[in-house]
Amino acid sequence: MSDALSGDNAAYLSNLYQQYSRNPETIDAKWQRVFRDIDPRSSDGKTNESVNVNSTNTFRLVEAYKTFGHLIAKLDPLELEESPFPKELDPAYYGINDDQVYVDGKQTTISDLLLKLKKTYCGTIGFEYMHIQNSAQREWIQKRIEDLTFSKLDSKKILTQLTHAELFEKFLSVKFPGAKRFSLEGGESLIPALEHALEIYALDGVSEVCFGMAHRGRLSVLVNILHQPLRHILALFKGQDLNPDKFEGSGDVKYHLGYSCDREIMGKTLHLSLTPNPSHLEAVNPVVLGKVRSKQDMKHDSERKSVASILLHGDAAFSGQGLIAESLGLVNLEGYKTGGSLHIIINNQIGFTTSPINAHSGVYATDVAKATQAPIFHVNADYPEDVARVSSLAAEFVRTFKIDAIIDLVCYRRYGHNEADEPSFTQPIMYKTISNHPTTRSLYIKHVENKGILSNTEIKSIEEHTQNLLNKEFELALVLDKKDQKSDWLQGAWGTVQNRENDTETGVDSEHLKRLGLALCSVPDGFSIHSKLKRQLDQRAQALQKNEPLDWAASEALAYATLLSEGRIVRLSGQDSCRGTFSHRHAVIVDQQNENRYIPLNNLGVKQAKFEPIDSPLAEASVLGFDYGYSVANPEALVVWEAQFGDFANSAQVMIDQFISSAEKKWLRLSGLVMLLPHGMEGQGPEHSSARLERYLQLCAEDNMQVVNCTTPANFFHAIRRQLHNSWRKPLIMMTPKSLLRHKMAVSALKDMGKGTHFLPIIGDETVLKASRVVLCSGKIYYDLIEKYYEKEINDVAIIRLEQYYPFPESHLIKILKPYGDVPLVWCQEEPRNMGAWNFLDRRIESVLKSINKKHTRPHYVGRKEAASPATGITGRHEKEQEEVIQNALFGAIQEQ
Ligand SMILES: Cc1ncc(C[n+]2csc(CCOP(=O)(O)OP(=O)(O)O)c2C)c(N)n1
Repeated sequence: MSDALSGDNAAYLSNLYQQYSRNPETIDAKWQRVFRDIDPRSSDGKTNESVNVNSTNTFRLVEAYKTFGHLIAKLDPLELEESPFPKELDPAYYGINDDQVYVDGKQTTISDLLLKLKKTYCGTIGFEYMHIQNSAQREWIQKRIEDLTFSKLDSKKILTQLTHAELFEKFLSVKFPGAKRFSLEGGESLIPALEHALEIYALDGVSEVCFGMAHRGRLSVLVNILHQPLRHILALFKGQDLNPDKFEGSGDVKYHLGYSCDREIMGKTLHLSLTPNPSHLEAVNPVVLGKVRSKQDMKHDSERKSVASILLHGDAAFSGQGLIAESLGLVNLEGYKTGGSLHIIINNQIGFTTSPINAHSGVYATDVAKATQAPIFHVNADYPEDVARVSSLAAEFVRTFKIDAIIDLVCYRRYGHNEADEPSFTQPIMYKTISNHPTTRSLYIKHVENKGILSNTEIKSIEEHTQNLLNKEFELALVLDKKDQKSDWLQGAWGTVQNRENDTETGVDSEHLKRLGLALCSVPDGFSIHSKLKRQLDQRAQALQKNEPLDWAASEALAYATLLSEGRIVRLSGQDSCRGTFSHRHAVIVDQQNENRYIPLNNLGVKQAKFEPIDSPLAEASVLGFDYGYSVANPEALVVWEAQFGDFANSAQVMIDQFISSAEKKWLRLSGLVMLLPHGMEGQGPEHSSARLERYLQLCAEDNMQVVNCTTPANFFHAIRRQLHNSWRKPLIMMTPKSLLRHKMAVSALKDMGKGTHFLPIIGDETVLKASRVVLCSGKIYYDLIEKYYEKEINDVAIIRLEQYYPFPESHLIKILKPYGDVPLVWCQEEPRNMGAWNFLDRRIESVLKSINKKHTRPHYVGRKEAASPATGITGRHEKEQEEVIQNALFGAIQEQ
């Protein structure tokens, strides 16, 4: 452990003080104030040297208590381990021998001073805030710490909250013994903590609070904080399915489900919602943040005041999951700010069977939060009043400074990881202590009785009232009918989606397109644009004016521009997405003289919604999770997350598996998120080639999402617009081009985006109607095939492009293949055989061929052979492999597979 006031720091301080003693005016005003407070100058204005040294040392002692006091605070309700006493907290360490010391200019005894310091910094709250570099924040906290013990609390309210928490768990344990509920027992103080934070939020004008949390205590939070009727939970314990019939969700376990409600708090109505989450601990955090941001944007709340978040964590998960560091890191970023979150760690000092010593390397499970300068308040959960005080303080900090604050609620887990688990196999001493440890509520009852705050009759009445409520709910659960359930599915903002007509025609009037396109080609007068970019924009303007074909970047910009002009927000977030990894997009143009930024898509010259292009931090999981969350809150926003290269999306695999592909079926939650995944074998090596198409295809079922690989800019334009014009919302997984961005043939005429046009799931070959073979392919390889086709002047091979893999366009394929008679069909892909679309497509194609009674019912595979690594990094080998694939597809022998 380092001592901030020893070594170099101490020498510096001592010199500074000597200088101050000689002439106070020569040092920084801030330090003058500090020294003035501890400087007992004699009445003649001269400094007494021995008093002087004494004061410097006293100053160091006081600072040490602020910095290290938490290390000896009484934080553990079980009192299992004695913390070593830091030498910095011992007056002898500073050579303080006198009993008389000076603090704030006043004389006191060292024993009185120590008493005060210990009471303030080493009680049942431990404050970690001296790492914060912003002095205003530090001073704010300092002042609050000094006032903390004086804050008035409503003991009856706290006891009622604890009683609700404790009796709820006991009730479940009696009614459903041994059933998994991941009880809050040992951490019941969470409920008063949340109530007190909500009061602060309500007083500060928050109208909506989004919660994210894992399994522990979730049922209690649902019932006691979100006021979900207990009868729902009881019905789930009995195995009843409460999902509305017509949506046929797959369902999820009860401690993953979400809920929302309106609650009156401090005379204000607050909408509270708990986001459903998967078992994957902490994965929900960025999703909640994205939801908050989206809701703020819908309310045009750029100050980020109206919607807030409270995130609850387990201690092992908070310290272990890297996603925590990623998500905390978003707090100050312009594109991801939400006005700060309150985090509460339910620190039961164990993770399943793992003790903290094996769970993290630092002193506390919360150490990771220091990196974002968040204050950390450790509090002993057996002192519910202190918990309430700290919670109010932390919530106020969040609201004041719009950054995160962390509460480390040090508690214990009364039973095993779940209620059927035996904890004394692994932590016998801890669990022996726990078995003899009174509940937080009974300790608090003792406290309020002894102090004469509440009478025994009042206490009994709280208990009886709570018990009656629980019994009544149990009876109601017996007659609960699924038909009475009102699902929150497609409520609120989603109501508009439900009743909308499907509008698959995504074409736009050519004149309107041209106007928007031209608006994108100019910059304001006096703006110093890079000459290369100027040339590109001029060329695009010329193409628009002369009705010449447009490239990928132009049609992407037009897709966004049209949606913006329809009043839809477009949010584009990803690594280097503003310029575009491949330098094609230039969604933000930078002035060459002063680096001012100009965003053409926000200057369309028509009434429009906001375009928000964001260069994301170099993180995938948190950012994809955030953008997914954003999309879930607003069905009318186009939310696009772009991977730098498609390969990197697997750093965010949990978001794809647990949310994007499955949330609709598990939790009845829709999303229209677009994932742009640069994909294609272009000799750039194993990690810049494959977006792992096969992974997405394997996840496809029950119409859960769309997987697309367009070969034309126009089709890309339609696929993007379709996201908001369809009557439903489904994630769109889009393989996107790299070299095709500049390919002379990968262009589209404006008329292909014009009125009456739409997305084409398959593009047939109109030039070859009589063929000796049909080659079916997708994406970039089409252009490789077509180049060879022209080079060799082939005229008997039809090349058909599959633009959408899923939903598989079966009827379109049937229609296109039928006229070709009994010729063999080749599936050509550039990916290795165990990757790409082959394993997804072969049976589907076979079924199509059978359905139209073709002679050859099995497609013939052409592509790279099975491989462990998706692509070679050796250019020569890549070129040879690619050439072989093309040759085989067009000329190779065909065998039934
Ligand atoms: C990403 C992930 N890894 C592993 C698990 C399995 N698991 C479920 S709960 C748990 C322990 C969590 O400990 P902690 O975060 O301290 O919460 P507690 O259960 O103690 O409240 C583990 C390892 C999981 N759910 N998610």
